[in-house]
Amino acid sequence: MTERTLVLVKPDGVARGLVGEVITRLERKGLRLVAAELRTLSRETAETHYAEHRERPFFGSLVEFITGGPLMALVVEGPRAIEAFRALAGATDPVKAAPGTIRGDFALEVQNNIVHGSDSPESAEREVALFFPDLG
Ligand code: DAT
Ligand code: MG
Repeated sequence: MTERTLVLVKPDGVARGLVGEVITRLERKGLRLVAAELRTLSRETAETHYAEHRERPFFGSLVEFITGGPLMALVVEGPRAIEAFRALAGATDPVKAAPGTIRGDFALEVQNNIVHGSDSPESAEREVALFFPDLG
């Protein structure tokens, strides 16, 4: 079944010139780009996107980080796209992420872990609508 997921190349990934690398990896896997936009998030959008983490001690820092520069927002489509992209991204903590994954290959710190990918069909629907409200 075809699914859509929201992928972000976070500000650290954009600053390090890794947008092409991330897109290459997901296209090589067979996932298809549906939408793409470079943008800097407002605090409000960032807080909505990460609402599930509002009570966590790192929430303030996470919002500062994700609003701190342009990010690349992508909607990606394919069979089991949500799980497929999470597998390409690797574990949240880049030190634990397997080599060969995006986080495993390019990051060392949990906050600066290069990419976001929706974690469930419910999150994907909510996140795609938040970033691309006009997408049909
Ligand atoms: P994921 O991005 O793998 O879905 P998450 O939803 O648990 O991970 O957390 C969202 C982001 O918050 C994560 O990509 C990086 C940051 N984060 C998570 N745990 C953290 C921690 N213990 N300290 C600092 N930042 C953290
Ligand atoms: Mg998450």
